[in-house]
Amino acid sequence: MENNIEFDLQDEIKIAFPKKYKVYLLNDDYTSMDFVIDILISIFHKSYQEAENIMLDIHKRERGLCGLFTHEIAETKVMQVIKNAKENGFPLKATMEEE
Ligand code: TYC
Repeated sequence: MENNIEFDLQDEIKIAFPKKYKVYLLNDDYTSMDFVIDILISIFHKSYQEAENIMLDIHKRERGLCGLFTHEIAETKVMQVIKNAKENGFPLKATMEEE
């Protein structure tokens, strides 16, 4: 009986932290630099200066980290980037990968 209670308590202690996902923006030759900065500010909540630095980093290195999120939020950010870019006629793409 007592043992059973101990097992129950141990089970309760195991807390699984949700996995985190990195969201990247990818470079391309057609999306304007200003549009990428706008996306980084509006979707990833970066300051203007941070957004400009990340955008230039992507421009030079082909991709740049925009943030770390739970699966659902990362997926939403990727979709928001692609939808917003498409509506504005840009081919900008975002990807996510497990941390
Ligand atoms: N390479 C683009 C240009 O020269 C700018 C750009 C930066 C595009 C970052 C996409 O994720 C990107 N206009």
